[in-house]
Order: sequence, then C-alpha cells, then structure tokens
Amino acid sequence: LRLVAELREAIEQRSISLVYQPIFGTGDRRPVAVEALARWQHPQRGHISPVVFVPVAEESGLISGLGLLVLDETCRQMSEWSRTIGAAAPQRAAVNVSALQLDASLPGQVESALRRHGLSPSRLTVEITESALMADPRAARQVLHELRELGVELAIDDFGTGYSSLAHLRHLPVTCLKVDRSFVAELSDGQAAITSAIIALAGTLGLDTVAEGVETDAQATLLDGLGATYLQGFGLAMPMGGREATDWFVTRR
Ligand code: G
Ligand code: G
Ligand code: MN
Ligand code: NA
Repeated sequence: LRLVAELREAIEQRSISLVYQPIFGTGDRRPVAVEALARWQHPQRGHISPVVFVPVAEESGLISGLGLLVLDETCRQMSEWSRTIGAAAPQRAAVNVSALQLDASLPGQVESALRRHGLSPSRLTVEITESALMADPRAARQVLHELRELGVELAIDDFGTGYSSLAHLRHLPVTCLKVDRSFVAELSDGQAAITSAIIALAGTLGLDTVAEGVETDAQATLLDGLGATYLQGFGLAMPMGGREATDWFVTRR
C-alpha cells in the first residue's frame, strides 16, 4: 500500500525516468531505433524494477498515468534529439504498453503525445506483448487498427512465448515481431528451430523482426544468417539514460 502511494507520487513528480536501448540494423549494424524502458530510483529503497512496479501500477489504477508519462517523455526526447543531434538521432523509438492500456483511450493519448512534441507518427513504435493481445482479442484488434491508422508502427513483444494463434495474427495490423530473448539464448546451444521459424513466418507475413537479448557476436552472426531485420541486446548496447544516449548516438555515427 505504501508502495502504491509512493508510485503515485513518483508518477506525479515525474521521478520515473526512462532509459533507451539502441536497436540495430542486422546487416550494417547501424543503430536505427531505441526501446524506452521505465526506471524507478526510489529515494530509500533504491532501484525498483519495472517487473515490480508495472504490476503494482496495473493493480492500483496507476498504469494509465505511468503510460502517459512514458509516451510523453519518449516523444519529448525524440523531438529533442531531432533538434540537437539531427542525422545522428535514432529514427524511431519503441514504448511498451501494458494490456490494461489497450483500451479505446490509447489512440487519442498516442496522437496527442505525438502532436505535443511535433513527432511524426512513423517515428513511434508501440510494443504490445502477445499475452496482452490475447486477453481481449477483439478489443485489442480495434485499438491496434486505430493506432495503425495514425501511422505508428506496431510490434508484438516477447513473440513466441504466448499462445496467439497464427490465424489471428494475420488479421492484426502489426508491422514487427520481437523474437523473445529465450529463443535467442538457445542459439548458443545450437537450437535455432524456433527463432528460424519465427523469422520465416514474419517474412511470409511481410513483417520485420527484432531479435531481443543478443549477448554474443556468435548470436548476432547466426541471426544475420537467419534473416532477422534488427538486433537488440546487452552484447550490442545497454539501455542508457537520455544524456548518455545522446553522447552515444553522436559518437557512434
Ligand atoms: O527494462 P527491464 O528488463 O527491466 O524491463 C523489465 C520488464 O518491464 C520488461 O518486460 C519490459 O517490457 C517492462 N517494461 C519496462 N518499461 C516499461 C514501460 O514503460 N511500460 C510497461 N508496460 N512495461 C515496461
Ligand atoms: O519484455 P521486453 O522485451 O520489453 O523487455 C525488455 C528488457 O529486456 C529490457 O528491460 C532490458 O533490460 C532487457 N534486455 C535487453 N537486452 C537484454 C539482453 O541482452 N539480455 C537480457 N537478459 N536482458 C536484456
Ligand atoms: Mn519491449
Ligand atoms: Na520482449
């Protein structure tokens, strides 16, 4: 209960911050995007993981406020990067959206955050987990269509870990599948079957793929061979705060 009150205050005072993890083109290894990840540095308890505070936010009705903060701050940062570092800026930023945010108010919230910061919709990706899509498939489908009509990109996060039917997937206006990092980890044990199948499926459906959790060069090379579009992982770049990410993008290019 105390945590709920503290989280409410952290959201109101904007002391939830974002870190940005670069996402790279597979062939040329150029950073083309970032994923925004929420961080909470608690004054007494220290770092609290989103694995802990996102569920707390979901159970306490704070998730929409948290979601708005993440959307607004990501769009603000992207717009700042365009102004200050120009061509070195990432082309796109992805935000994670909870199942509970997938309601009729989301498209309007996304549209107004984009407009407030003068960001083109094609520069934003909304990531939705496979399980969130399956919680209420019909409602999710409607929201996804509205988001896609705005022009934002749509990625299915942690793909392969849930139970979304392929028949259903075909009717969702998604643009990208993010291969769950558990399958990328298996590559190191010579097990490429799932990753290979997901990338092939994505290709057939005309979707991009992001391989998550790339930690070794060997994994990156294998993923290149399998035809993954993008790579993301600690082996390529760690998530970084806004200022550190600015320096990273400037020196990287
Ligand atoms: O960044 P990290 O590995 O600590 O993230 C742990 C989990 O928290 C991941 O599943 C990630 O998607 C989720 N997460 C991180 N930031 C956000 C956010 O802003 N909103 C939501 N809904 N989930 C987030
Ligand atoms: O569920 P989602 O894919 O949104 O989770 C993103 C989280 O994955 C980030 O919070 C980040 O901390 C974590 N992550 C990113 N790259 C790696 C990696 O190479 N290895 C591991 N174990 N986690 C990673
Ligand atoms: Mn994600
Ligand atoms: Na994921």
